[in-house]
Amino acid sequence: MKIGIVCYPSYGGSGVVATELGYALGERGHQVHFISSARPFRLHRFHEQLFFHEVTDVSYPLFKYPPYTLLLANKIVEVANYVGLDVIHAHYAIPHSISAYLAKQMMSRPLPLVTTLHGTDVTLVGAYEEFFQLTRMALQVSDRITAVSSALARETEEAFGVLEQGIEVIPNFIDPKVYLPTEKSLQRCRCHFAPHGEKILAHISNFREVKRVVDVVNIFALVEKVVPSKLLLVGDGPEMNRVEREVVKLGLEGKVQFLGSQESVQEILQTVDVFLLPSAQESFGLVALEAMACGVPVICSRVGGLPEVVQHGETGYLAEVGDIQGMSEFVLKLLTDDSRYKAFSEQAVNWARETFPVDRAVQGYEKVYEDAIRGS
Ligand code: GMT
Repeated sequence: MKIGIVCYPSYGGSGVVATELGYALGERGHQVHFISSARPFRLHRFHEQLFFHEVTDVSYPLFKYPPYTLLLANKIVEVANYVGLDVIHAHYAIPHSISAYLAKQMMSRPLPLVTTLHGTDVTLVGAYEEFFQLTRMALQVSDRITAVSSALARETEEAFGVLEQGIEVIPNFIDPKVYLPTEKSLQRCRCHFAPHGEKILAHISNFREVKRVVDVVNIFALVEKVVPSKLLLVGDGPEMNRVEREVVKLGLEGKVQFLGSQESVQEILQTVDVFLLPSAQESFGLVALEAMACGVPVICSRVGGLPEVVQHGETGYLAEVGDIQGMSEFVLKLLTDDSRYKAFSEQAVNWARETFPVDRAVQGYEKVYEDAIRGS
């Protein structure tokens, strides 16, 4: 098949999922055309079946902002006609599915549209009423809709009503050849960050409010009072100043390391002992899955799709949003009991590999594309 993938290029789970899916489809012989405002940040390895088409900006005095949604629609039509796309796959309803729908209208032949919901496209609607009608239309006009967790599929139907095409759940996935544990004692990084044998906690995100990174710092503050430890904060975003202030307020400057945005997160995850994800909302929590695949148990909040990803008492622990005390106690439960830790770490690897393999997800998407093509 010739598949067009529209996604956000910036740091974030949806772009990662779209890009990794593209590579996996390419490996299975499909031709994949990424259409985005910039090269997706994980699209760095050459693959003969993968192509990138940049949506270029226009600068015209009348436009206060360039009309990206329209430029994207035009680019989709251009690529679809030139390469003969069989299907267009929009990751994120707004604005990608809207642009793809416009493109469909401009085409002189059918171009089936598949929309994958990643979560914030639905929660965004909760925050901004202005997007409600548009998102509902994006869902209604998609030939097939997928969601990355059952929780997200449920939430979507609660917000928009039952959709005629239904919502197929295709959970996010990992490549076990990339996300795998390594022997911690052999790691150079570990000696750098924890020279005196301290334990290492970590959090990776885009530092948006929804991630509750200040909670991460407070959980760490309680843990390090009992077990000598360090905290690695990876990523950047709007909450950065508040987080830095919290670190200073708690006198943790020497124990918290800010690594900024990083691409090769698996190398960091392989270095750490426990991963923290205390988000207020998380449709899936891809980074939690990546951590588990590297043998790192996850302490996270019981929201959205996280209970589908992290097994409470097996591969990590779940607590209520904002329960800093409870989350710190769960971290200590793991860090003060070597045999429990080892069991959780092994269970996390097995669970991640067996439940979220890339092959199963790719086959799921292939079937969705075929159904969409057949039905249009
Ligand atoms: O969480 C973010 O801020 C980024 C966002 C995105 O669009 O990349 O992540 C969403 O999609 C990811 C990939 O499917 C999921 O793993 C994240 O849970 C989801 N984020 C939220 O629901 C808050």
